[in-house]
Amino acid sequence: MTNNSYINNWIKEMAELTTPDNIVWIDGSKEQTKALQEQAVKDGTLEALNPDLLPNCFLHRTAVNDVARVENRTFICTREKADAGNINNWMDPKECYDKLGKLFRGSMKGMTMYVIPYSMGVVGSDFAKIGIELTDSIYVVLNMLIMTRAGQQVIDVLDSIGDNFIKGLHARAELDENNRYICHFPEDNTIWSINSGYGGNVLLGKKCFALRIASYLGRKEGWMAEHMLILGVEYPNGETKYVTAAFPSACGKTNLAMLIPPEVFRKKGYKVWCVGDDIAWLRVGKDGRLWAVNPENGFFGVAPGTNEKSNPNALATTKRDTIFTNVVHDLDNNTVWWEGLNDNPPKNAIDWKGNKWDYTKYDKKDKSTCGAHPNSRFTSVAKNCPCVSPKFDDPAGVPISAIIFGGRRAKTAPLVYQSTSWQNGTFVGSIMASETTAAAAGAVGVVRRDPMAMRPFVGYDMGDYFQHWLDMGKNIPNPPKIFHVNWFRTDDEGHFIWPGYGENMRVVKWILDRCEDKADAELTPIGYVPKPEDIDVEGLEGVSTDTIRELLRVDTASWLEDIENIREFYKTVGDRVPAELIEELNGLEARLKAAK
Ligand code: OXD
Ligand code: MN
Repeated sequence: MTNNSYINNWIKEMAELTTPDNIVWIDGSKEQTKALQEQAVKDGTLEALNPDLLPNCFLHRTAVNDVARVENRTFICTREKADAGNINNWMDPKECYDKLGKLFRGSMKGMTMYVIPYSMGVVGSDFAKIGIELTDSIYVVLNMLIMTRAGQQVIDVLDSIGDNFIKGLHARAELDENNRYICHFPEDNTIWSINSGYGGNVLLGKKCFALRIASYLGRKEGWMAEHMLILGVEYPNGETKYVTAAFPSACGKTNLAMLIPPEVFRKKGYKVWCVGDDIAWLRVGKDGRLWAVNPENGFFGVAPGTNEKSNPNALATTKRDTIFTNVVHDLDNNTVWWEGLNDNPPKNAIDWKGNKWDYTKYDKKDKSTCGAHPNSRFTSVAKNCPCVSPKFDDPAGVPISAIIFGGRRAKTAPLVYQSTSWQNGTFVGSIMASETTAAAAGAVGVVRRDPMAMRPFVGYDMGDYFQHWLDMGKNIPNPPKIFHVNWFRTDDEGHFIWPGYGENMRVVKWILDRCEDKADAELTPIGYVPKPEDIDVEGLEGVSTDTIRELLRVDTASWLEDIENIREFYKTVGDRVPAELIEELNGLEARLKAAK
């Protein structure tokens, strides 16, 4: 399939290790894809769904022990332990190749090894990078064909890339959770994943390549790989401005990326366009601004909670060409269902484990009664999204006006604030945090620090990553402004005060106005906070000016409590936390104390 001897030798070596019966190259053609879908249906990997209601859609169930990313089994294998840092798990590369080599040995016997050539980013764009994933799983092949630009268009360029590609090897093996490993060798451009069949662990283009390996490459080559959505706001005059946003998992990135503006905005001619919902690659453009692309080609979204109110665009995207994983199978009409889709659970249904599901026993508070797994997913084609940006395939990407960080904080963070500089904004990103909710197991209200939402995804030392942010700031002549949002402030009874969803447009609008010096703000100890009248509340019912004032209040006491927690967190990151960030922390503490 290619004359690139580097690629051919590597495939040969991996085939000698895993001993498949045959090797099939994925060309992405309609015929091959259809044949693979049919084979997957025949062998039970997929169930074909109702072709009238959900054309070209399929249902897959993973093993019950294999339903999520496994951070404790994810390793960064650098020669020096210190280069992987304190936050990552580390294994010596040689030891890891030996250990996993034993698990991979003969693991594809009797099976087919699929060779998936894929590109993260539009083939030929300055941003794009090529990977090849070798896998024994048709499910992986069919998902990669949605999530990446894969097949012939990439095969066509392989001859000219030498060894400049990311080598990915995946085998399901026994799906043994005690021998499940997701290992990254950033110094060798290599990823090895074994004993899992779940998306985030096995679609190697996504978290493994586009975040962990790419963040490492970005530091080396002077760009950034971030866990960020990208959206464009089109103004009534036809101009579009773009922002990126990083929120920890389960804080509504996909919802914000596909936001539908409130009616008053729509009537005036505002539109929102989705460029990406999970990953952004960012480079300094010739014009001195920061430009972004979404390296992916599809969405691997969480199904539960997706509905007509929370995200109608995502729901519409899932209506064709979608692979659903671990959702409820509605047998009456051969469709799918999940908690939070609507109030009509199917009466004749199979749950995510493959058992008959009795909807009358479903209790919202008890996850074990759910029909769909809480982390069940849809893999959908980005181009099928009604609000996909016309710039989605633009090889140059889009220029970024603002970077938004966010978290889930009941009290501490106001609805929105703006940092005072790139350095201060980097600090704001580095202290990002979310509080655990009753929805997850464990204590409620515990703060988990998740810098730039990258805690599980930085492919090197976190302190070095903060330094890379500071260094990038010095190299962007016209950098985006950096903001922080919190949609999750609660009142004393624990109810959310801000309506969220489409209304978040009002906050994004203030952010973009600030970028052009068109909106006012007040300087507080934490940064610039809007005055209540600066947030456009036209047509927003049930939210008084007093409520907005409360949403924007800087709670000095809870910020001061946070300072100690941040100091402790920085200690866990280790001795590579840049001095500039410690200065920022000391400065914040001093300003808060002065304001008390
Ligand atoms: C994801 C995640 O799947 O962040 O996108 O976990
Ligand atoms: Mn994510």
